[in-house]
Amino acid sequence: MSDTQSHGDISRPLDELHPNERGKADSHYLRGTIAEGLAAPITGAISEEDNKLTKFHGIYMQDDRDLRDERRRQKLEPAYQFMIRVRLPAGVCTTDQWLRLDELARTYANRTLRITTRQTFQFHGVLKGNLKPTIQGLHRTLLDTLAACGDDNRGVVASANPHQSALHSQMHDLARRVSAHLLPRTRAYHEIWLDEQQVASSEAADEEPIYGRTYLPRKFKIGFAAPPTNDIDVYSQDLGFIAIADDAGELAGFNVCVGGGMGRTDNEPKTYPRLADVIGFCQPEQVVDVAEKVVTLQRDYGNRVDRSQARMKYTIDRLGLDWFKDELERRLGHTLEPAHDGEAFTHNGDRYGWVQGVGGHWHYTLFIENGRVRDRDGLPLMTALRELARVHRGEYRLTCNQNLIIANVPEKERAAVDALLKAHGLHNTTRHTPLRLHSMACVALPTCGLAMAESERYLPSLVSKLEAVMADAGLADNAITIRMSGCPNGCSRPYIAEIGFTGRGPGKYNVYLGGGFHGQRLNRLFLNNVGETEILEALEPILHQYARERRQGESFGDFVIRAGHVTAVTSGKDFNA
Ligand code: SRM
Ligand code: SF4
Repeated sequence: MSDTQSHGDISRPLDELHPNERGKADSHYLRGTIAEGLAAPITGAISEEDNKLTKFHGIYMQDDRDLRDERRRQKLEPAYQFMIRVRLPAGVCTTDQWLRLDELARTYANRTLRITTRQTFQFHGVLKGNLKPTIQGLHRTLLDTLAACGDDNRGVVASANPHQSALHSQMHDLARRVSAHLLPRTRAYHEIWLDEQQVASSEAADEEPIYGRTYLPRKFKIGFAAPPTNDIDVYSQDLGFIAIADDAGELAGFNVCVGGGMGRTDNEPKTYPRLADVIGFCQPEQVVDVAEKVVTLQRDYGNRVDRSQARMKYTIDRLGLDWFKDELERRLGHTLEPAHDGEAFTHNGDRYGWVQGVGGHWHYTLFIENGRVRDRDGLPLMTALRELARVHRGEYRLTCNQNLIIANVPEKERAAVDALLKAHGLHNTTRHTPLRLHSMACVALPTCGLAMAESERYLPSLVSKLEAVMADAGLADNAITIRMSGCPNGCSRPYIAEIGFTGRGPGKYNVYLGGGFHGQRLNRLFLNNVGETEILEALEPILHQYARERRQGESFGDFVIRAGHVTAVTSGKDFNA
């Protein structure tokens, strides 16, 4: 392991740390007994210890929660199945890759693809015996799932940013480089899933120069944003890079921000969401080194005893931002320039419909409600995207708002793409209200083991009811960001939404108000543990008041604070006040 050993938890004996630390250390660099578990025919499950390790391979064991009670009554084991998350830096895939993903989803998964809030795909409902064929199918199209989950650097995201093609391609390139640089170096993935032979001295060969044998204390997330669009919610990242353009519109470098994160637990005031702080500026060629050094800092000083305190946001609040910056600069061997002035963020949503990029090519941003790609009666989305992928031999880009961009369409192909969109009823801007276009829900039931309430399957109907209220108030053409998570972990980043919901129990939610329209401010708890009737009764008069009393250009999140419905949250530590 490179760099100086610290006085942080990394240097403490394993028996003083959280049991997961020993699990990682003893796993022989993420191998554990995964291969043996896959071969065991009598259960659809793998062991709990291996389940922790497969996360580093992008794979989660789950069970179908809709079937839990019935299976229990029948004295059967839960309906075990797996979720597989693809590593897709900056959310870009070719349409050839899409066709392969589509085929794998229909062959081995539940015939859907799920676009995530970190611009990649998940397969759900994969049975144990189908894990290997799915990973091998992905490998054949040059995709992998390594480090898509686990205590490591996860998928690196970047603004999808269709209107700034030059900046996008530079950020895409950097996202790929950072992602590749921070990948675990173990060959475990190749051996287990791709049948690579284990070399005799693999322990030595598998040395992890960046992570060491206990990897990171917790998950780690990096994102690149290009103002004016904050479509990745850069302040929610552990490490964020905000692009600064020079006078000619070329990339000058990045303002660096650290310490974002959403996860929290109800009734645990020591847990809180936090927005990242800007600590300086770096040149594009310094990005990979900055990322590595921030990761090693968190590796050494992150809390390895209490996983609820292990994210880097808590490391920074415990040791201080000034200390963090000094230690980072010491490891870099140079100081960071002061943050540069740059273009301001104006929103954190997507720009729907056609936009022309710098090189003249066209991009169409398609609304995919809550990221679920599937065929439904009257809306054959999966079929449509397959047919489009056969016509458009270019790229699909995913957004962190769970949408899809048909990217880089040459002028002469645009009519054909348009015709296909129309034929399948997919022209979003005419089909959906701005409220729906700014809504987002996490997966939750039936696959997520942590869900306390519905999210993806419920938000569309709640939005319909809110749309009626909005129309009645004369707000039908207004955008308000609205995000729902089935539990307080915050996978849809609900704590930055203007209206946020987090699940408390079946049909019950906490309601948060006052997030910033461009992702710059956390929201505040407004209602605790309420059902739909109370939600609608409480929001209706506020939406009407907003329609009557808002100032020119005032967002709903700003209004609810000015009108005194909630007080502004000024920092993560203030969230639970
Ligand atoms: Fe998440 C755990 C789904 C983005 C914070 N998240 C989970 C698991 C794996 C549940 C589990 O641990 O058993 C969920 C799987 C559900 C399923 O059935 O698919 C899950 N998270 C998702 C996705 C698919 C939500 C979506 O609807 O798109 C997103 C996948 C992103 C990706 O492609 O990598 C997803 N999760 C996020 C985000 C948003 C982001 O990163 O921009 C967050 C908040 C940001 C952050 O990390 O702070 C997030 N997920 C969590 C947490 C809380 C972490 C914490 O610090 O407390 C958990 C639980 C945990 O880690 O203990 C979690
Ligand atoms: Fe599951 Fe909670 Fe994340 Fe939703 S927010 S996907 S319920 S962990």
